[in-house]
Amino acid sequence: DAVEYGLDAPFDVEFHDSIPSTNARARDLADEGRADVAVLADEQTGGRGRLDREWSSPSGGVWLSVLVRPDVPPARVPAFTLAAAVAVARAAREAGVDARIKWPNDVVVPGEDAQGDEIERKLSGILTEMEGEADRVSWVIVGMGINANVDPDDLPSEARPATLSAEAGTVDRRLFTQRVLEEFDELRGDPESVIPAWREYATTLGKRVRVDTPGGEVVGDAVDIEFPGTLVVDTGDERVTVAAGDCEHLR
Ligand code: BT5
Repeated sequence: DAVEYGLDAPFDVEFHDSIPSTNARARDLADEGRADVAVLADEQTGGRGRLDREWSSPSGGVWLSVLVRPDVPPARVPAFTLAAAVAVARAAREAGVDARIKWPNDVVVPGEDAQGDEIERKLSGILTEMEGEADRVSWVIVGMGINANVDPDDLPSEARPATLSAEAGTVDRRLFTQRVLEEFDELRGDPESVIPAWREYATTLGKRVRVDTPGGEVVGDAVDIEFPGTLVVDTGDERVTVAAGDCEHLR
């Protein structure tokens, strides 16, 4: 059952001890005509990633969805994913974690695997959903899954997870969530300011990447990111812009 969380945040916040998915709950609130609501849960029993993947959501995390109704066309929506990534990365940095952003929707922490090779461990993933017409969205839901006070052993090891508590000690989830919501609110009011902030934290730029896009695979050097969130890849022959996809860092 939802209770008020009493956050001093620029959104109404409803809190659930356990819920299937905060994104699904936010979707119900969208259907009820609500706006500027955040849904927060301690545990999710049916958390989802992109492409219907599972998102492991044990108790102790910050499983958070924000419902907004911006006056923008669907093509601008990726900026909200980037804004969420920047907001999470900033809050994690304030908590003492070396958070970076991997295009398009991961917040990662550098680490090493058993062989001592550099790897990126996933601290947070973002699932953005929307509905609307070609010229204007009706709503956008930005779901942020943040491994806060979670034991990495309770998360799928093949995902190479990172958690705030393992990196920097137990966090005050109320304050952490408040900081995420404040940062997100500020960035959504000034969407173009997302790009420089994103570049500052980016781990993807300068890397060789393979991106699986709806239109096929793109391999090359990630050279830049442009508003509203397009990755620019230099394939050697040409510069390709990629709006969305799964991105693998090759080196
Ligand atoms: C994402 O998908 O990264 C988006 C995750 C969004 C979760 C939030 S939680 C609040 C809201 N409510 C929801 O139901 N969802 C949102 P994707 O890029 O597809 O990554 C999914 C992959 O990450 C999985 O296939 C696993 O490999 C890995 N994974 C699953 N759980 C993880 C976790 N807790 N930490 C790190 N990696 C995880």
